[in-house]
Amino acid sequence: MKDIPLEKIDPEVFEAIHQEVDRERSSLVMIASENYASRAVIEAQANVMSNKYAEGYPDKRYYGGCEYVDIVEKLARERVKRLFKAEYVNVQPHSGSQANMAVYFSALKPGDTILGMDLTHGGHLTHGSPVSFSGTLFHSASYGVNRETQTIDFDQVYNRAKTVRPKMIIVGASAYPRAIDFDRFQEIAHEFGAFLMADIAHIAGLVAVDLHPSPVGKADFITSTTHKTLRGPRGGLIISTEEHRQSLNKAIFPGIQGGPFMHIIAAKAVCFKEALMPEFKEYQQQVLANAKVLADELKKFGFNLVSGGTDNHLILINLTSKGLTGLDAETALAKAGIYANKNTIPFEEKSAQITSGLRIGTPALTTRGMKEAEMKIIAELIQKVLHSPDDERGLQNIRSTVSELCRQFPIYEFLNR
Ligand code: DSN
Repeated sequence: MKDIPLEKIDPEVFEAIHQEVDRERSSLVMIASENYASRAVIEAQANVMSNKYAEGYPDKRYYGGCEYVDIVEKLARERVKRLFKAEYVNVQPHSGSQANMAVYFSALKPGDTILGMDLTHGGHLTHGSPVSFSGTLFHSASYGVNRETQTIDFDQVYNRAKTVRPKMIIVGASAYPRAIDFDRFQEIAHEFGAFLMADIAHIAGLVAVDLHPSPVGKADFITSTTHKTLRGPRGGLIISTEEHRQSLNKAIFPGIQGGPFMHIIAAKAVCFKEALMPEFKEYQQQVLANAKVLADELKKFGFNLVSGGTDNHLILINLTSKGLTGLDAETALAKAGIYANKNTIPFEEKSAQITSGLRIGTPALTTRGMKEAEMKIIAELIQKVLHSPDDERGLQNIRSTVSELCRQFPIYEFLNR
């Protein structure tokens, strides 16, 4: 086997990768679940540990030659324990969905009842949506937000729990801009003898540095992804207590996964090390400050924000009063080099492909060094795009402004061709 560079052996793939690098550099990434992983994380992902089979757990594998992959898995676990003050950690889930699946399989039987947040109110597919395994294998019920405040309706959570008697209550969201009261969820779960699972995929980075209340010690199971506010490689993790060690370990392997992605676990270890550094807290503080300024500026332009604002890294805009759909907005913004996603809003009347909402977030912009001043400029650019979404020439002009702004905040210079 000769060492032929990617560029030579597969110019099409090489080219597409570099086009993606250029896209990420030259546009405003405002999809709330996306981020720019650090150089160290990117480097750690691209390594030969991807060749290694390592079913099992450190020091108890089903294959030989695991001494070096054991080092990275142990480091990753220890660092998560420090970061979240956790007792038990599993860093093997390939994704957030698989982390959730493993928790369900460890604690529930098919047909058991789960109670999660409605997808259109901000919940996640794997929290019981009928189109996901979680809604087909389990009997699922949902709670949502209050129509007036658009914040979680705890009377509804309580009453639904009382009616359906869930074996597990799931808290956590993909499009909920407010802080989550894990204490209240714990009380309700406790009263009805249900397990509590907190999916902190979106807010993990904030939780890690105490800028959002932590569910550790309150929820029986905590799941997360590692690539959103946590800014690591793509993947998932589970946090719990020693009591659930065996059942969770078995649920991941051999329950739902085979060989762990050891190269990704190496990169997760790097991500957790970075998250333990003081700069990570400063980063998360800026993520929040940026989201607040962005929300305030958008409100000045007459945008209607779900729940009236944000406590975290994301903002959900209800576009109904602007006469636009989420799809219209997403499409026009992308032409201007601004990436955000159409999103359902509470009490949504449109399909998930069209939607009445737009979700935007600040994690990626903040990673490239943008601060309050840039948020003000960006709010104005968003306003301009959404005021005239069909003005192709106007969109091209805004595209140029976006490119110039991005040039002032370079990212991934080490990936120059
Ligand atoms: N797709 C993720 C998000 O955008 O929030 C959730 O899985």
